[in-house]
Amino acid sequence: MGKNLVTKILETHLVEGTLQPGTEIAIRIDQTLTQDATGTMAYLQFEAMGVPKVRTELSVSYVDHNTLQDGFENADDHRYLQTVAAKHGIRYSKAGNGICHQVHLERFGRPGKTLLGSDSHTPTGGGVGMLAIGAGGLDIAVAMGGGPFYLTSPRVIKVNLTGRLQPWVAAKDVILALLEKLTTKGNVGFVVEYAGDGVSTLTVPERATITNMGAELGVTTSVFPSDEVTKAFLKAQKREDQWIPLAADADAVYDKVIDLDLSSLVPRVAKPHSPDNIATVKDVAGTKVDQVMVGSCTNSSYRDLMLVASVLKGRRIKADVSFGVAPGSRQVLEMIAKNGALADIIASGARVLEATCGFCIGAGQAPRTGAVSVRTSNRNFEGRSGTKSGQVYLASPETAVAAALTGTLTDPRDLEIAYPSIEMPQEFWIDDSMILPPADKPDEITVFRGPNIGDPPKTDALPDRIKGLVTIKVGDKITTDHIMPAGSRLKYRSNIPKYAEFVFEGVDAQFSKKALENKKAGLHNVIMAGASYGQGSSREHAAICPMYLGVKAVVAKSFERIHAANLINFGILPLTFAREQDYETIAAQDSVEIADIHEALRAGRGLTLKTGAGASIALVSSLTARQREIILAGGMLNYTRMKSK
Ligand code: MIC
Ligand code: SF4
Repeated sequence: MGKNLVTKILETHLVEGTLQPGTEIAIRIDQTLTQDATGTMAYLQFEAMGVPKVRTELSVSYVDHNTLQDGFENADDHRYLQTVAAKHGIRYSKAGNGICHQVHLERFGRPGKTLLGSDSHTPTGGGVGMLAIGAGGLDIAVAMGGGPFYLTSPRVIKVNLTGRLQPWVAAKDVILALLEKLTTKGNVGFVVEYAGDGVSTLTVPERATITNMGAELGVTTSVFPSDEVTKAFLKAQKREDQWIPLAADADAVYDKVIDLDLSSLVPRVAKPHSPDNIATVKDVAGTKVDQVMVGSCTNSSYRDLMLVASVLKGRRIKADVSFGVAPGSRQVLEMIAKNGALADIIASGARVLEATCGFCIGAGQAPRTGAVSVRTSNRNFEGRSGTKSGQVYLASPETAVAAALTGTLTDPRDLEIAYPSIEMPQEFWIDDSMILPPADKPDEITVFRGPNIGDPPKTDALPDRIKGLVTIKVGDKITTDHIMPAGSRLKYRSNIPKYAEFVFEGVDAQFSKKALENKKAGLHNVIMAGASYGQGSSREHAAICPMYLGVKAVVAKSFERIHAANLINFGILPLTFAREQDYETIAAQDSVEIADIHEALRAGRGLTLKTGAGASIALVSSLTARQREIILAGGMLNYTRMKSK
């Protein structure tokens, strides 16, 4: 029986368990990446482990999310990250060098390797055939210390690509078509593997757009084979020696197969406020557009910006559109600057932004009240842009530039402009001078800790009885952006008590205050949620801050992978309803009690939630034995300390 590509990479990295879908396995991690917004906590936790030097083949710390420096906080964080990297054998990519996923793909991604990143879009690396997975910062800290990464052995979906994309139809339309089919929920525990004749028609940046936004499906990761196209890309990055061929066996087996004919695809958008709210551009054509933003880790490659520049050359954008362009990396920026494409972008009336996440995470460029904003990024959750009433449409660079030119959502095929053919460069411009190597003499480095850097908060062991209130009841598809807003609040990422003031800010602005009052009164806080709780980012603050506020359990219809792992790592018990309809019987502010937790968890039994009104609701805990021990210890750090005694 032939093997698929996912199995091949997993087999060479397996350190615990067997590849039985649904069971827990542990894999060796070759490379790690962090970004600044999740990085400070990850490195504080790494320091707490007392490991002098990272034990991975490569670890890189990127600064790309919060570079505004509106106050000392960001700058303090950056200095901490730089010094802690220098001391512990980690490379440090300075602010301005680019978005972690784009830079990592360009300079470090290697076929067949495993990459664990404290960012949910780490699967971008799947574009060069690596098994690249997003996780919480604590899991990255463990991997940097040489520990394995635990995950559920995945089921594999083969997406069989045939044909080739037609002019003005882009890689983004491939992933939007898949989101239409698979939606953002119900895909936990799967990996998407691309195969078929259509693969060779896609460049590496196009593949990376697709694997990047696979994160929105909620799958563990997505991966492309490593072929001649991959080789040419690595050669152009002067890394040809790192290429290996990788593909599934011809008779490989899969858990599910989806056929996708690239030739039949048309331009699509994701309408507000979910990446799976898909329509064809034709369906929404004519919608007036106020803002267009090109960039983010999904669509900011050399190929994407050259496409945009070529369309704009000699043309001006519609006068009442605000148009921003953020290159994904300094490599991209320098190349378009050198070949004149940047001048075409500027001349069209664009605002050129730093090579960072920026608008994508609501750090600047918040649209006006009620505005329609067309963005090439990957998430359009309500409020993420920084404007709650903002209407964000996700689209390809092709569709975005068409909107900038016409001022309305326009199928780019209707532009009556010849589709520019963008050649991949034979050689990329390479200058890694903004990636600082670790120090030769680590002992001489003093780690900088400004007043913005707090200690990682301590957790208590899980109580045997949770007794308190349903502090908030929320619906389906609650994202980590709902739980723990980023944007202008990002600068508090290293200051948990302060950041915790904003938990559920856009859903119930009183949540934080109420939760703290309950905690002071000796009551536990319980969150009640619908399906697919914790979609989106890997930010562990969506667990740490609720933990700080005294949240002890989240009861939901279902959870997303990374968030569930983060809850466990920080000692919050994730529980599901045995009967989903019971969700309806509980209201916010109900008093609740879950007793005999320790024994039930140890015996692998279900639990019972009793409400003040006398109802008994059956709950399920689907923790592995290892997760049970972690949660009983009150989280991963306590567990690690207990184990090392
Ligand atoms: C995101 O796109 O939501 C982020 C910001 O990159 C997050 C990480 C974070 O919250 O710091 C992610 O995707 O994991
Ligand atoms: Fe940055 Fe946006 Fe990518 Fe997250 S999705 S890493 S915020 S560019």
